[in-house]
Amino acid sequence: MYFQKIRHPSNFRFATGHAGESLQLGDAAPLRPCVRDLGEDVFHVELRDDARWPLDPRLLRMHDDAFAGASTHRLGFDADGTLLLEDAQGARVLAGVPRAGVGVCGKAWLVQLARGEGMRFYGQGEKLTGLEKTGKRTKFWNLDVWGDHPMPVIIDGAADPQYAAIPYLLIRDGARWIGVLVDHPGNVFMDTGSNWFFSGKDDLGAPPSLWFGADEGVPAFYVIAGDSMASVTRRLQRLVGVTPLPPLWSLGHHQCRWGYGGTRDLQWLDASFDEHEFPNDGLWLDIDYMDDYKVFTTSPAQFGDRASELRALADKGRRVVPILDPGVKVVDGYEVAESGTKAGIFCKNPEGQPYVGFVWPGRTWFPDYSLPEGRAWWAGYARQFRDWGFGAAWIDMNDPSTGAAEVDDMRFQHGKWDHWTYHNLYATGMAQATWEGFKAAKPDERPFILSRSAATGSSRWTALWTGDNWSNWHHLRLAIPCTLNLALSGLPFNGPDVPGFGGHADAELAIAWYKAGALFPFLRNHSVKGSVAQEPWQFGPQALQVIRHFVRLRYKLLPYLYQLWIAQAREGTAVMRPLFHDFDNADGLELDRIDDQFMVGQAIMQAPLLHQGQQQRTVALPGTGRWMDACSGRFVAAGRSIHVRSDAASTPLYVREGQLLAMQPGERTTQANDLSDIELHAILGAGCADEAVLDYAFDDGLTDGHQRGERGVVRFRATRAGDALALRVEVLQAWRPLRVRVVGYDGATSAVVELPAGDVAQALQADTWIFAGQPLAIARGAVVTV
Ligand code: MIG
Repeated sequence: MYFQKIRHPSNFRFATGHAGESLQLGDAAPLRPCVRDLGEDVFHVELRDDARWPLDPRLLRMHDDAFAGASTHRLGFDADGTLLLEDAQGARVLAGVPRAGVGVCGKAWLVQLARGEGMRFYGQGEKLTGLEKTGKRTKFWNLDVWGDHPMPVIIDGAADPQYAAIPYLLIRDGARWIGVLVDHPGNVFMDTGSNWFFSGKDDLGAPPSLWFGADEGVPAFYVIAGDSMASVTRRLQRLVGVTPLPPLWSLGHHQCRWGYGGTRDLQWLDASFDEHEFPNDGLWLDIDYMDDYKVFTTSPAQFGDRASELRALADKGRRVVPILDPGVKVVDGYEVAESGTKAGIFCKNPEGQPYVGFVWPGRTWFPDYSLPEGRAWWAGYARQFRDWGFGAAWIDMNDPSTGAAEVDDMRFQHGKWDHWTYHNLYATGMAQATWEGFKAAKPDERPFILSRSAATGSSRWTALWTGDNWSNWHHLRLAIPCTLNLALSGLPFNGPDVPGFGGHADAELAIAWYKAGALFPFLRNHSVKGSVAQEPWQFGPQALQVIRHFVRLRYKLLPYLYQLWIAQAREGTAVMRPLFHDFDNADGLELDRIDDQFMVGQAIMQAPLLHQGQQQRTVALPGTGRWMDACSGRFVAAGRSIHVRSDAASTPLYVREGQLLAMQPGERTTQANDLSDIELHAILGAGCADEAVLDYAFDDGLTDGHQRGERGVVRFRATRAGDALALRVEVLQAWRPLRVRVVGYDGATSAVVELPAGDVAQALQADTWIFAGQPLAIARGAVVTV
């Protein structure tokens, strides 16, 4: 497959009219469109022609029934056979290119839309092509990037496609936002105006258009209309499936390296993190822990008494996370290969034999996760891994990577289905099977899976790391828009290898990467075998100090971050997001062009330094209120850009005024986390008239108990009255006691805490209110002044 070229409308036969129930295609068989209004301005479109596309094996069902409210828009086809989306007033929101709106080319199809002057594009999942996707031509086909792209492009360019395919386009047209999601597991292509090639002009004088389509399969896609990036993103997320609430430990710091093999490495890491008082939850094992790279084995050379060694680490709050590759070594006497053969769950080639690829173990067979029995078979082994004491799973090579063997010969469903019918879903099936195995082992625990490949809907089962990046500044800069667009595309739980996988990081890059990445949704240090040692203490004591400071800050902020994941699980709100997710693109700040600043939730904004030697930069401060500079504690007016300097130890990090942030108390030196013991930071500067409100939810951070009411929810409302803070507290859901210390800023020297009568004193541990460092006892129903 060529990656630089996509199908072009010039070679398509287009519908010329829409009459009755069909789209006319000249002397070819007509298409039967089926449009469903799913509610809340979410629409599903399918175009059927049973002769052209006899098979419709779309396996992963979207949540079409998630939308209750009535739609205000209307989606259909115009008399000239083009797609048409109108708003409540009948104004055209999306319109097709006349006489070239819906086309077929053999088994391929495409939809072409008029590209309005002001249209801008975002989304597209895992791409390294910047925040904005205007003027881009791209494919969606999961790939082992290092196996399929040339190294110079990988290191200094923007290799495309990547490991995860999410064929979603977010369109902004003035105040309107439209999402288009192609529902297809094979190759999808999109063009948002790249076609300047020969003429230097836009497509040889044709009207500006954009198109999307697929090489095979029944044309099927969703359209979501809305009035903000946030609302369209939430509905997309509900459609594809939200990210279930992650276990708290997965939000911590993780240490990985290709080369860690077993107990010796794990114990060294454990002791080193202790010694440096550096909090770290996950210790990750790469392929060397296996016996001869055989999946679901451990090497006897790497472990002594495996169970007790893993238990000792678990008791210290460390989770050991082994890598799992799908390829099963083809070798006699290997139980996993034999049982898979017996169960008949390996993929077949066109000749009906087990498909063979070449991965680390050599010749390998590939489990067919499209088969329910294939997933159950895999889940059985995954369950055993959890029982052995492994804490989570890292699933790799699931693009799938097949080495020298062409992947197209891998067929599914006992050889009945072509490769494309499941290609982009292969990793999702593996993630689901692994998740189910871990769930079966510990039914009340929230499993955590990290995958290299993904597709639309993967976030139901797995987080994503963005694959093999490089330890250079270019990749640091690429990581931000990539993670942002993944969040806009329904995969918010993701992050890059920090401070880069390939090549050699130095202290300056490591520090910069940790500063920029400290609050990314997922934070894992990982590096390739043979690169310089990359653990946080390998760059000298000064670098360690800075890196540790920002990782400790992440741990301190875990209660805040956890609230964001609760919002994701409840309503699909993105966690890390672009500035114009939260703020209007007003004030001449051109927020939609900013890809080197981002929001972490509604309250925190980062504007990291991303160039070697850089000490200053311009920071856009969106909105109308004020921001607090987190390093200096100073409040600065919003609605403008400012120039800031930053030294080696600090980073431009801002907190929005009018917010209450829950944090863990003090400096975090270990990974012992407790959501029921918080500092409440009231970001209310002198003279602020806002009321800050926080519904703080806390649970055990690990089990599904929160679904059974084992969760406390406390509403805090704070206002500023001169030098005092007035804080009102209400228990919305009682669970365990919550310990709270209040922290004020900008000359706030006292607080009035008002607790209503009732069970509040029980729900809030009465003797733990602290203001400005002074403990404060509060009695039931009391109004207290400090
Ligand atoms: O062919 O397991 O992306 O994170 O360290 C390379 C070894 C296989 C690719 C993964 C990378 C991992 C590596 N793997």
